[in-house]
Amino acid sequence: MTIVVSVPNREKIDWWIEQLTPLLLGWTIRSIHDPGAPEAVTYAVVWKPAIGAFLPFPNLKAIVSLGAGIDHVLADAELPRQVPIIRTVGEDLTQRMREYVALHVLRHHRDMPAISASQGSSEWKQRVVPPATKRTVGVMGLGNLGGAAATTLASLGFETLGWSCSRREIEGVTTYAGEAEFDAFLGRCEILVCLLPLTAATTGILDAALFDRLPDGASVINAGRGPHLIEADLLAALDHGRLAHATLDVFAIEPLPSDHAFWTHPNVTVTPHIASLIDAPTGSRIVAANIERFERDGRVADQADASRGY
Ligand code: NDP
Ligand code: OXD
Repeated sequence: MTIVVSVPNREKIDWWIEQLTPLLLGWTIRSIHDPGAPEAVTYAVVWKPAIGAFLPFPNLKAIVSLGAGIDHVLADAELPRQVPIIRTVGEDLTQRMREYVALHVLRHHRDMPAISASQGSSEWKQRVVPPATKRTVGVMGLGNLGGAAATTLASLGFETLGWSCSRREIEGVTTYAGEAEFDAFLGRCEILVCLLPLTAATTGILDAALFDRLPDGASVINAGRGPHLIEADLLAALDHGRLAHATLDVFAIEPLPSDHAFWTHPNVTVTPHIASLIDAPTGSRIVAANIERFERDGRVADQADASRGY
């Protein structure tokens, strides 16, 4: 019974093996680059695996994504589609995302980018912004992370809206569902937070047409995935004053190339995919518990639905 680990940085593979070994007694845990007998491999624990990475293993029972998103697994055209994919999620990840979203929504709400710019030119410029109760914030995606972020925003007093595929009930949040209610949702979002998974339906969703449906001067926060955003459309909307500011945590190419326009744009805040990085000891415990539960019950609560793409 072998578990293989695959992460882009080979040094980190050894680190994950060291973390997981004491938690999964009786298992052999190896690098995907040195897997031993391929027929013995029953689980693969991965982040951004190489294309075709799973082909050598005929007896895989499950693929464990070292994160909430599974787009990095589904990107493999050679993926054995029948193998279940387990997400690594939990209160730790959710708490970090609550903090990130609260931080950046409050920053836009209180006009901090402009205040920081005034400090840069030693200008004492007081400004009065409405209280949170008069500010409407919308969250796209109401799953583990978006649902928790929306609840946190509502608890800060924001008029909070949420949009998802199917209707969700969240206390203190006005919810919208599906394409039919998308315009009504967008038309009210002064600050828009994207916490969607990356699927065929959501790729490129943050585009000029969407920006045009937001109230004038809205701000956008993308902590979902880079390809949700059409970068040129965002730059045009910012440069024309249609949008006030964008905070971006995820990018089509990561790390964001050093000559990318986002780094120096006065109305863009870049964070390096840190909105909610699970800390590794907690992540290892969740991975180990999920593998043990899957062995025992044949399924776990955090199993993705690959046919939906999340
Ligand atoms: P979940 O799978 O729990 O929730 C996804 C939500 O998105 C659901 O509410 C779902 O609707 C909704 N959704 C999916 N497709 C559509 C669509 N076409 N139209 C409208 N709503 C849609 O995901 P999580 O909350 O756990 O994670 C969301 C994403 O956050 C991850 O996939 C990942 O990309 C990103 N992420 C980013 C991190 C970072 O550090 N920046 C860290 C972790 C995750 P329904 O409820 O109807 O199913
Ligand atoms: C995730 C991420 O999907 O860190 O968990 O982006």
